[in-house]
Amino acid sequence: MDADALWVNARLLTFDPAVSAPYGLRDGWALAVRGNTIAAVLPPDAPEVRAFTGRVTDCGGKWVTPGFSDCHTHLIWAGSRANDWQDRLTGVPYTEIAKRGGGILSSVRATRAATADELVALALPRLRALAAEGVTCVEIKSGYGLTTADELKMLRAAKRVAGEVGVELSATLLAAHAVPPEFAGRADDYVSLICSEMIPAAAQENLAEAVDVFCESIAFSPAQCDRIFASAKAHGLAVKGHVEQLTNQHGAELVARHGGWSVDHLEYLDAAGVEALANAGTVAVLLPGAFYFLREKQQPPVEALRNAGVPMAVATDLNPGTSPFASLRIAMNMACVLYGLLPEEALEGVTRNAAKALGRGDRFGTLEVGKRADFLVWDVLHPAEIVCHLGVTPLAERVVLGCSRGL
Ligand code: DI6
Ligand code: FE
Repeated sequence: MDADALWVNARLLTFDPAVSAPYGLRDGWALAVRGNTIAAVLPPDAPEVRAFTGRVTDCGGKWVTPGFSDCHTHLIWAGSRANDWQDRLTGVPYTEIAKRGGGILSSVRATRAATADELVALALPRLRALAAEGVTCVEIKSGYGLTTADELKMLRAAKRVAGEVGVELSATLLAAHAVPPEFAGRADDYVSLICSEMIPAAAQENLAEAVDVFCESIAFSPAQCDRIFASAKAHGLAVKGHVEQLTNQHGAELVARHGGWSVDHLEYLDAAGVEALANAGTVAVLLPGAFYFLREKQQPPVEALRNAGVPMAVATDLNPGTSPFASLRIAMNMACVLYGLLPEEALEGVTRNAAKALGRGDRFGTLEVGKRADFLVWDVLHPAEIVCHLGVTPLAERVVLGCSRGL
């Protein structure tokens, strides 16, 4: 067998759709790695395992998952929004704070004032925290710059942070996050700037692979998002959307019509939206952190998504305002406790389905031959413990690109 290293005696949670057991379990199997790629997934008695003379790691019956993908973060920002949080605790709604120029726009002021070096220094501990829990692939959005220069500054910072931590990056231009103050009352003109200048610049410099929008009553209308998506696609970028978070604007149908990678939040998604996602193969990304921090009551239609066979992912939405926490395990836990996902669905939601939400289903998210050799060895008695037991991270080993990394 042509491989450099072998992990044996593992309980592989492959999430391979071809394996019918829960979690795609291959109990007691071995994982062979060549370079940075999974070369073979072998039963314990395979002759290749016995004959192997390279480096062997005995997992001692521990559980192995694919590396996690956090498919929705805004982890580049400066400043603090603790005051917003405090106001919300006394009953001021998020939408009211936004209208007063707080909320996203207060992070915009601080982020514009920060240098790229400052943004990198602030973001490094956030990404390191995610990586320490097993994140090997992260999506990072712009959206607190809202000028061409500041949006590109954020995307360059994202690239540096991901490179420094050694995590695969999927960078997203979210210029349509809020209407900046200098365009107040002229949202359509700002959308024109996004389409004619920001998207072309991000594409030209290869700083983003997707374009996101905040399709909401307090942000951008479906018609404005439609223009942005058309421009994104004309520049070869994928599309996705923050949709149906606070109201139902039928943003999911719009993203589905554009063949988008994912729709995110979805608390107010209706039956027509679910059907559109099922037909388009778009991933439904659940963000229970924002639901929790905003003390929302409206739950996303998990049962309908499940019944329709829409792939569901789970992400942190790590941001300074509505989801200020850097833990994908807590996000999974919230998805189970608050939304009723099963632990297997939560784990599938940060592996196979999260990779699909980032257009990386062919390279990430399962333990299958040809996938990138990013995997996690867990010292737990049951896979659900990865989702259930918080505070101590029971990771025994973290392998990225075929190499064991520190914990
Ligand atoms: N929805 C969210 O949850 C984040 N952005 C968005 O469009 C919130 C970002 C923030 O409040 O800073
Ligand atoms: Fe978000």
